[in-house]
Amino acid sequence: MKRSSILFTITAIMLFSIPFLVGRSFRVAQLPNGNQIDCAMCHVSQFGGGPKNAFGQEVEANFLTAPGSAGQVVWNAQLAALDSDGDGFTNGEELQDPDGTWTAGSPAPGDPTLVTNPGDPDDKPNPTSVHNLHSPLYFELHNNYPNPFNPSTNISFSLTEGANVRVDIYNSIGALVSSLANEYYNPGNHSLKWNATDNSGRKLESGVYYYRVSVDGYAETKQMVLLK
Ligand SMILES: [Ca+2]
Ligand SMILES: [Ca+2]
Repeated sequence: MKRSSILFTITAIMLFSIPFLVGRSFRVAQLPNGNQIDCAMCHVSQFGGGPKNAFGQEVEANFLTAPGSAGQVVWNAQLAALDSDGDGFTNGEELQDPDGTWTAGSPAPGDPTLVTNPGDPDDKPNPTSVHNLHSPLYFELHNNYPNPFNPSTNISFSLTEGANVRVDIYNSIGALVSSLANEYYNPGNHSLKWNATDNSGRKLESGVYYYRVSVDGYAETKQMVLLK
């Protein structure tokens, strides 16, 4: 290839890329802590362009001010409360703005070092880091009893309003071992018994475990010890 045609090709590629680069930078600036993950937040490829991941698809389908590249991202409580990639953490939790109250141009919310990708189910917060980001008045998580425990313990919480509640157990390295509940609960006090087995019914070893209870977009985590 002649030198002039190589230069022409490079110039053409650069000119062709400008609208995409402008589009990307303005999109990530419309999401809380968007610069932490950049294009990989919405695209399968970390370099942007091409197919979108689950979060990118959700944004494109329901949270743009206009269809296509002209649309701006609408970050709000509704988008924050969804778990687009299905990893058990809401988009708001992953981006450190659980209530979806951050607005474009404001300082980055929460702790930017704890941001995880809302479009990647393999990238999720350590359950102990998503603690007390916000606290609705209608939910209280109690200490499990007994603790330390063997062979079982009770995890209880109180609701002043009906809500969808999810209860998950994690081991000391943050891996999900058991999903105890994911359903609607009426107002009142509720108690769930955990018999120290994983999702396959296998007995677990002694050690530190965490129970994480999420109510709508809010989650709280407490520690417990299985001592055999
Ligand atoms: Ca998620
Ligand atoms: Ca994720």
